[in-house]
Amino acid sequence: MTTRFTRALLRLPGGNYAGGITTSDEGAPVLARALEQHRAYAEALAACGLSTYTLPADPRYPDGTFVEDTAIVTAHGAIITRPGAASRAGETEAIAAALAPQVAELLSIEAPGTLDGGDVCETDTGVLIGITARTNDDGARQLAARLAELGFRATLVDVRGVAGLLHLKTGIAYLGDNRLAIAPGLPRLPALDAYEPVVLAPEERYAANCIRVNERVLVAAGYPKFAEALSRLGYDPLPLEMSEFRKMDGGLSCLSLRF
Ligand code: CIR
Repeated sequence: MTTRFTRALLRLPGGNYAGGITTSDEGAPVLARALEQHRAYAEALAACGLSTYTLPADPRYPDGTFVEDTAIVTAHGAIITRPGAASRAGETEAIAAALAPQVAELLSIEAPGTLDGGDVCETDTGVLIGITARTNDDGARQLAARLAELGFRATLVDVRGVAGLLHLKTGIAYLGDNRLAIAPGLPRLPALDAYEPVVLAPEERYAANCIRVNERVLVAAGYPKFAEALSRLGYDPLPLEMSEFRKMDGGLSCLSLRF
């Protein structure tokens, strides 16, 4: 059965949000709009039945709103990551403090391992860990070992060199029912063979980063073919405007830790 979430941790984008890392050529994000989209996102999680807790922005970390990269939270405990971008290293401190009272166990990734939560995709049968420019082999192996301690089976998926893929979950999302949303153009990855693929249209690639949250699937607004495909499969898509996060290479999964 797909994990039922009751809580979510978020962090507001701050005054220097536009100073974060990005490869996008869509222009600088507008903070007021980002805050509005963030509010709608938190409301959507609440509408899915989650209690949300939102941390204030920290001016030291322009990418801090992308909390997903700082921790892996499972039903049996959490693992604090060691983010692959140097400018994001300190983001984990506030997240560890916020999670500590809420989880049974708090483990961590140690040097020389690096790991971003965006590379970690939990399914009903195990956890897929992407190796990317942000998550190195050591970080992925450490996470697999920590997850084994918590009772989960992990599979490493090397996606280094796949064009346009910042994180594994830039290109895939677990929908439940053994199905994966998959961005078009991903090479054949044997680790994904066990899942039924829902492949997006080339022009809707960004929407592959969606999140199943209890009865709904949160999807980026403006990608109608994917939303229709989800509805046809019996899902209940909830579209959210994401323009200001897309400009900073962020997607729906990045904006919260759900547990
Ligand atoms: C970064 O490059 O680290 C941020 N600008 C975007 C992080 C997106 N996170 C995610 O996909 N999990």
